[in-house]
Amino acid sequence: MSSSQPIDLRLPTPGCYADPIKAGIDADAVFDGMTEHLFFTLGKLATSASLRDLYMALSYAVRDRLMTRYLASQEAIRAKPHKTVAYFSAEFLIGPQLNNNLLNLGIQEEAEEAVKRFGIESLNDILEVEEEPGLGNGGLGRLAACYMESLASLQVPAIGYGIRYEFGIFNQIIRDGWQIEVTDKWLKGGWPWELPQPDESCFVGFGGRTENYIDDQGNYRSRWIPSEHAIGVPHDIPILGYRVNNCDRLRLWRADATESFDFYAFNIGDYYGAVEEKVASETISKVLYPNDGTDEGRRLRLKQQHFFVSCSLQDMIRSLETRNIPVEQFSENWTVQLNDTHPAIAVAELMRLLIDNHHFEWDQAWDITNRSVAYTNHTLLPEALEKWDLNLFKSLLPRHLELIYEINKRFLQQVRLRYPGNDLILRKLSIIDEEGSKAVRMAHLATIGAHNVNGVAALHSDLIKRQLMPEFADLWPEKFTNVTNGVTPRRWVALSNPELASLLDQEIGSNWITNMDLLTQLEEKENDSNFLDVFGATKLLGKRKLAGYIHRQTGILVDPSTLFDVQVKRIHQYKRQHLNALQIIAQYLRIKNGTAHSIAPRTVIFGGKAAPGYLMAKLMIRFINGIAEVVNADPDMDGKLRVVFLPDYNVKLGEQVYSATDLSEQISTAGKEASGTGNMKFAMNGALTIGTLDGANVEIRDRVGKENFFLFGKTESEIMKLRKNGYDPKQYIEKSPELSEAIRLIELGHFSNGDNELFRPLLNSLTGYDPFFVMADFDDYLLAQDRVSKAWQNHKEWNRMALLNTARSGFFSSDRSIREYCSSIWKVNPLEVEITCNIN
Ligand code: 26V
Repeated sequence: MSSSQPIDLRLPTPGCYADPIKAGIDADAVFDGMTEHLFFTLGKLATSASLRDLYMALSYAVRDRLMTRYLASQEAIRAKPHKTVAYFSAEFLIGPQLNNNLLNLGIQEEAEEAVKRFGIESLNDILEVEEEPGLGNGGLGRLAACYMESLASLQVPAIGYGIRYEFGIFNQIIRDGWQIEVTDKWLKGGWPWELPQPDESCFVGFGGRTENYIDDQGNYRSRWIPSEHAIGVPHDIPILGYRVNNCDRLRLWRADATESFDFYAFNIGDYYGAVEEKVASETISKVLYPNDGTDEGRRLRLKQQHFFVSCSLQDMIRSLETRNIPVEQFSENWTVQLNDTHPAIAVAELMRLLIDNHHFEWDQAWDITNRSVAYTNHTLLPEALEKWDLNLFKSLLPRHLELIYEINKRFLQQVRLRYPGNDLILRKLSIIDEEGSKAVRMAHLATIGAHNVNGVAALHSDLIKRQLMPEFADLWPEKFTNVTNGVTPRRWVALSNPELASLLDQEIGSNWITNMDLLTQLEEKENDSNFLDVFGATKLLGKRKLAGYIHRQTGILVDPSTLFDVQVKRIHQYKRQHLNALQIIAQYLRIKNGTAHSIAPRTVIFGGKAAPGYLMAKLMIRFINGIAEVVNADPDMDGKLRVVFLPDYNVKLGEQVYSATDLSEQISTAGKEASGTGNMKFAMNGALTIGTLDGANVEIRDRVGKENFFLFGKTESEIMKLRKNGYDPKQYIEKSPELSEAIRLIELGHFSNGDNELFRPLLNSLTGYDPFFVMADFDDYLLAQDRVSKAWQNHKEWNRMALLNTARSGFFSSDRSIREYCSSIWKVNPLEVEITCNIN
């Protein structure tokens, strides 16, 4: 566990890095550090500093305090080789950094005191200013961020490799009920958390051709002569673990042009042509693709993937070389995790670097690649499984295609031996899809190249084996495993719910934050009436804050004593926000008809972005806003029902929402949501779930107890059966008076100012083909909502159930997930970083 030699980071002069202005962690030192940065870094006098200036000054002061730990962590690996995790992900949705770093350093109170000396009322005013880097779409990117935080907190050496998009996920505004996308300019005011390292830049090629040659020793070799190049410039973000010295790194690559422009073209007078190549190279890291879950097959996206993967692998090999470790020992020093297939080109790129550049034989290169790489699948949706048109692939990565053909040839030979004469299985398993126009299947490349393939929840991992890749699972049963997702309790409890956190500290001590299993001690309190009241009161505080936010953002007044019923996540048909919307209409009708006898007064809150090209999802947003407009304007609904669509759902807003929720909506069609991670954040914060048996909901229900979970809906196998037997949504509509009435009202234009065409595509989809079985699950959903209403009547009982959710949610800490990855897939151990000079 512990490294033998503590690391000495002392400077020759003037002394230690422990200069108090740079490293001291009491309020005086933080204040002095801020003052210095205001003056020297920002060129501002304390007397005229704005909130933004103070945010920047505090961030720089905090960053200084990370540096000793950050450098000591790198030095520890340099001094003594240790296997390191390389987490490859096209997305890292890390959220605001300042408060997280204050928490992990343990200086939130000191910072609060320091900022007060600048006349600021509360640290929150400064935290508010921080712009979050939206470098991800949703669950997949946020998971990568939680995992980086847990890796550092568990003292595991790790680097997250990804792309430094200039524009992250778009900002969403709502105009006339519609989503409008606005460019996310997160870098505009300067972002203090990154350290550019231009001297560690890497070259990446694209296009061109391959050629064979005989080298000086007479060996027959291949090489790639690209027609285009870009430079990757690393931008490093320190990721400090919770109350440890280990500080890992997120290394994001920015694409630069190789030459600032083409002087030959410039000299012959082609100024525009000269700038063109520069623009093309720099376009690579311009923008994050916002199409969560649909594979658009765009050339630029493949370029992005190869760009960051190639830079990262070169960086990893170079790091071995600078430490005099032979490249043969790659897999003893690195373990590469592919976050979905987006970085799957790594399999071919590592082979290319080893064979073409380092002159390894095929078998040894394959052995190294296979031992190093593991792949996580995050979706079963066919439209999200990446495939690249063969011609596009060949034109961009001709050498990689040759290597993929060779990988495929050798693999299919193995399959032939195992299943002689079975051509069908060869076609099914081949990396090259030969049905229709030819394509490269990235999931097959990843599965063949990796030593482990995992799903992200028990049900999902099971479906990978049974439905998505049965032939692969048959071939390599031991390769397919499960690691249920998790979320970091630092961000999702301690930072986002300080009231609950301090209640937990008081009751069970503060160790829960690194050992969430300790939360089970709360079970002893389930019948302690006073404690349940206090627990309920912390929730109410969160709801009050959210109510204030809702009012400021939307002008809608909501009552914090009502049931806060929340669905926040990307807008998608399979996530069925429209099922929730239909349920609201049914409740609205009951209130109008005077049949709403025991319904709980509710505030139904939605948040989430739709992919810009996903018209049905955008219409769902419009639909929710149409309902909100009618419901909120109707005096009959006062005190009974409110509907809110919160614009621009992101990490920062998530932090406000999870702690303020009573009811968590997890209502996807069974078999469609790989895991979900919002469901875990809600449960930890004491929300009850209404949900289907999908993704991690299954495991949440198993752990919190079925009596503390509102279950409804068809199971995955029932859905399969329905589909097989010819599903007809109309039958369900006819059988359900409340559903028929709701649909009739929409058809009449009741929620669209009389326009009976607006929601036609949505209605047609639901009543015609209903691909996500909304109609089939509607009645059962409504019954479950009735059980929710009933449970809400008894507040004490509700709080007891909520408490048990928190108490039993420890399993969903990302610390547990990361421990599983470390022991069963990565085979890595922690490396404790010690620091000799006194930095406190
Ligand atoms: C796919 C694509 C396809 C090409 C265009 C851009 C793009 C962007 C993202 C994706 C990934 C879709 C897969 C995904 O996000 N899966 C989610 O992963 C979560 C973490 O494991 C999991 O909790 C969610 O259930 C799952 O939907």
